[in-house]
Amino acid sequence: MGALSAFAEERPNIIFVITDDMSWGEIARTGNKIIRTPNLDCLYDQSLRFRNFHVASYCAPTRAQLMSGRQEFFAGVTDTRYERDNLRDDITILPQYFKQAGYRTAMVGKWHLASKESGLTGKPLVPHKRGFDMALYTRNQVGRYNPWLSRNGKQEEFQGYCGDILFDETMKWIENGDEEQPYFVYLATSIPHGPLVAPEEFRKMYEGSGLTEKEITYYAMVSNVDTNMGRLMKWLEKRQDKRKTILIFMTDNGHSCTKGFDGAGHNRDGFLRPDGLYNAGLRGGKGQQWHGGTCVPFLLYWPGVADQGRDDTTLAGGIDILPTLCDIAGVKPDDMGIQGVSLLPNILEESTHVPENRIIFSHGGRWNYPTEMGKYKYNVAVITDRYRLVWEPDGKKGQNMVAKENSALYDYRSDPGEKQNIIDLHPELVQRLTAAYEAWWEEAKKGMVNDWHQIKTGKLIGPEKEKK
Ligand SMILES: [Ca+2]
Repeated sequence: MGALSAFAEERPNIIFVITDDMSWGEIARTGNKIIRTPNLDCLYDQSLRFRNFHVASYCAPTRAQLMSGRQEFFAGVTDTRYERDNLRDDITILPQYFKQAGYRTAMVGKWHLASKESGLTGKPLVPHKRGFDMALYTRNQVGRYNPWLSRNGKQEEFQGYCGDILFDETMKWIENGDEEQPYFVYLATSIPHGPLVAPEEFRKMYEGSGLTEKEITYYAMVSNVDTNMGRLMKWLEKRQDKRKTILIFMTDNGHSCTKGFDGAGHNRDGFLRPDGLYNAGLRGGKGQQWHGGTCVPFLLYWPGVADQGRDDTTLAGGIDILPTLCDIAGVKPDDMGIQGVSLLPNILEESTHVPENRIIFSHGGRWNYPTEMGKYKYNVAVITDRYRLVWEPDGKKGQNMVAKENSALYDYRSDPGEKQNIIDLHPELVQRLTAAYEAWWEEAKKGMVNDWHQIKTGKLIGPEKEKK
């Protein structure tokens, strides 16, 4: 009997929490001496931790990976803006598989995969029409105080701070359901992403810490998430549900503190300035293709099943979420476009489905106009089980511009801070990875349906709204 059928019987509940713009550095347990995250530390201690888990370096692209099981370009998403954050409407997405498996499903918070009601083939993009029984959401950021949220398409106003509201509403939805039916909740906070606004009680925690006002607020937002995670964990413990509940905590890209890598104190070369925010020894933050931009926290708490307090350093990523959760829920996706693999064997410590020669491509995307995609081609990390090949900024162009001649190779296993460029030592490897990337890019381009639509119709949407 395979792992898939073993859990189909039991069908555990799944609460999947994803926060916005938060790195390994913002969990105190990894060595941050200033931030306070006692509840996440506790979860960290009791979880299986994927420590080499890669997503995109921006919001919508990572969410596209989770929902589609593909690198985001293959799901049509190449940006966080300009209608290129619309998750193509002609594929089956994660909550739809949970419906097939007999789960009730909800999403609460930030969707960021639908700048429009429907997509290019006329099918819906909004979450309550894509497999979530209940979606209480905003298309992008949730207002910090007294936010308006859409409940299955109808606007409702809430009182209070967004972090508290999203966790409250999640618990209410779980509470009001039939205990006999397993549930899947996708809870996506839009904090600690900017605008930086936090309740005073959390800001007070960092008085006298030596941080700037902005940094205090950023950390306060993380501590609000932490307190709410603690509430959720205690509440779950008290409930004593009949079936097991898996709690997953992850984040969507490296840390930012409002202005991408710069805001958190990284230079354009990815190195932390002396006054920069702690980043767990990694290089780079949000929007950058070094380890700190794409390698994010992934904690999985599954008492009695997953070994608690273990690190798994298998090369894994956002594309693996859909196959993994489908495996746990007992449903087999019949979608040939899925690129991820199930991590369930890793979780059970039985074996792994991740091939030894796996390559994960993490691309920065975000060109101004679809016609310019070629100029951004090398803003990518080509990640193997040991090495990272990147092309680094040329020092004069925009944030996402890198130079083809500035290729660099790092052995992130022995050099996690990516300080030693060893490209001259491994010419054959570099040649092989570059060739793999060239082939990948040609395939990925085919999936960029929103870009091609804009090119075909001549309606290019970008910084100046429309341009020829
Ligand atoms: Ca983000």
